[in-house]
Amino acid sequence: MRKLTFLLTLALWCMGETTNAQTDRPNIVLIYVDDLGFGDIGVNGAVGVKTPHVDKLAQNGINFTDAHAAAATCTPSRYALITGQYAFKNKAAIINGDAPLIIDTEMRTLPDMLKDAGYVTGVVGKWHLGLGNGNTNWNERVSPGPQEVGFDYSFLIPATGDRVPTVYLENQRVVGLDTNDPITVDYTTPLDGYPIGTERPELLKQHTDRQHLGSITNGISRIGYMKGGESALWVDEDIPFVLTDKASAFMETNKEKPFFLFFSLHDIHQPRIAHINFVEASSMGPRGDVIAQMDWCVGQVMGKLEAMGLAEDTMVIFTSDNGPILDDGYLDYARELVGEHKPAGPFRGSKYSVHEAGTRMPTIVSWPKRIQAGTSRALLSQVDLYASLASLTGQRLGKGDAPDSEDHLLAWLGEKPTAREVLFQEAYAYGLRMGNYKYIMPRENAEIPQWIALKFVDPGFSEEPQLYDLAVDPGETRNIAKEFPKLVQEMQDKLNEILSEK
Ligand code: NG6
Ligand code: CA
Repeated sequence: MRKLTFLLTLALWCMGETTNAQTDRPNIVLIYVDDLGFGDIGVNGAVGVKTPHVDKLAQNGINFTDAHAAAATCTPSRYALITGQYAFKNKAAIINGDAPLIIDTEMRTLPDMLKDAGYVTGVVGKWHLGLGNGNTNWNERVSPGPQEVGFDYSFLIPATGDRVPTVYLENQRVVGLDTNDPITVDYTTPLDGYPIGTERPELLKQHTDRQHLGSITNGISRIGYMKGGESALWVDEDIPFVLTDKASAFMETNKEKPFFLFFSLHDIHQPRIAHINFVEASSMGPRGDVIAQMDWCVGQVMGKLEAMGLAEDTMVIFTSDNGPILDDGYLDYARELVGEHKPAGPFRGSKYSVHEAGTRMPTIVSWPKRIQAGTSRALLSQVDLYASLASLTGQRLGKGDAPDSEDHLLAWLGEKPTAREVLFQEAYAYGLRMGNYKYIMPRENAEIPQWIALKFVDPGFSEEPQLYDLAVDPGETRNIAKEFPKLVQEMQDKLNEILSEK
């Protein structure tokens, strides 16, 4: 009998499946918030806004204090999360709304892998990984897109809230499009479509910097120009409701199967235009209000899981794509109103920065059936979710799959206190963590470009090597590189090794 079980297991394993004894297939909901900082949630010390739903998730799960996005901006972080490959290897950088898909459709992605494990996969919300192959016709099915990289279902904001086209795509078709009013998008030449921010500032709900003075839709000027598609335009204030409804519908439709939902919120990215239900929900103006709005979305997802009887056996991963930023182009007084609230918690830097706040994310994992509540200081990267979830669901990684992803399943489940020995950090400079040591590679030109300076960002640039001991100096205030030349060399060598891989 034992022999038979062994042979059966072996056969299933060869087919890419394993028995329940070794693996598990909880539903997986990845709630991915945009630009949320470590300190922006109640359990991590937020004072300007309350986040009861996120806090409850943390009380029932594990709150990680040293878990990182793969990069300090959106597209690179998401690329690494979905492919298990560092973004620099594909030169992934922030892209515009008309950019082609940046994921090679031949790659075995995270959703591909979960599909192999028997999951139904869906993405709802911000995409920002490109669509089409460069000359996108928005008036027909846009391809390649999420489906070609492993998502059975998609409902998308194509790029960011501040980039055209400002329409949703469901399964890669613009929702509510009138074919008599076709959409054209251009990022260089103004189109004779919607009014333009530079010409009609009196139409704006929020004033902006020069980069965001393209087409005005719903009273908000964006990056890029757009014409047509009026019946399909989104209403910014309604985005959280629309996305939450779509996320719930996906879970409802697939409640009988294991599902993977990548719920990628627009909040709290700019333009931060809260729905009236959340206006003044915080003491920090729009940025705090959309944190409250984001928290409501989390509550809705959790409520839906409860209502379907799936809360116990669903793994919910809550995190963010890059660090916080107060002023990213729209004048919503986030800097003036922040008060005592510390968006990055005790850490230095922000979005766009190689300092810790650029990538150290609020991160919570909950799965009541398996996980004991607690906190964890394990050093983790989102690039590791791929290999870790493969391990959970019994999927083997083939040669070339998720090359930079490490299996730290036990750490994600709170069953092991340590994870990565080395963590690579991508921003506009490169960083490396080894234990509590943090190294920042010198740049030949450490001058801060104007677009970064305008955002009051501290990007971590220096012509000198920087080394910090986060155990005693979490805020990276004292550069000790000169005192530890050997360690500096070791960490630089390690970085060289990573950066030389292609
Ligand atoms: C930048 C935009 C910024 C924001 C960011 C993307 C300028 C000067 N800045 O290019 O406003 O949209 O892209 O943010 O245009 S992210 O979270 O998606 O990476
Ligand atoms: Ca972001």
